[in-house]
Amino acid sequence: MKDRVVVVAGALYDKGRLLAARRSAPAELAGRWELPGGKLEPGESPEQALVRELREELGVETEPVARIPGEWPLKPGYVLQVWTARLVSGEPEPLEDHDALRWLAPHETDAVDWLDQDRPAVAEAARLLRER
Ligand code: DCM
Repeated sequence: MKDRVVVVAGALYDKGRLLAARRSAPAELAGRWELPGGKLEPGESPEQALVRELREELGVETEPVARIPGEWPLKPGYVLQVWTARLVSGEPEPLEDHDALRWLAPHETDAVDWLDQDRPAVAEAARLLRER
């Protein structure tokens, strides 16, 4: 489908831990945890959108590493794609869209209430983290 919207999210790693972000809006998603990210803007590559979104939402510079294979449906017309990314500089802060952040060690990746649509990618990201 050509006119679908791609949402990119980052499995952001640093020091062997994975970043989880708690959404503050909209009401039906608030309080649930996600891999931070957002929609592609016209003309952007997914990797460019990811770097921009993580800069806007968390105030950090990141580098996409690899796509997590797969694509997950969100609301109608929207799909989620996920990249692993490494923290290049800065310490994440919940600047936009989130009201809490947590760095999860490999054995803690099930400790937060992830959005259902993020769970397959989180599971794969956790597996990659344990392997490193
Ligand atoms: N979204 C999601 N999982 C993520 C990031 C976003 O399900 N890891 C969804 C929430 C919104 C849409 O994508 O419906 C757009 O996200 P945002 O509002 O953050 O731009």
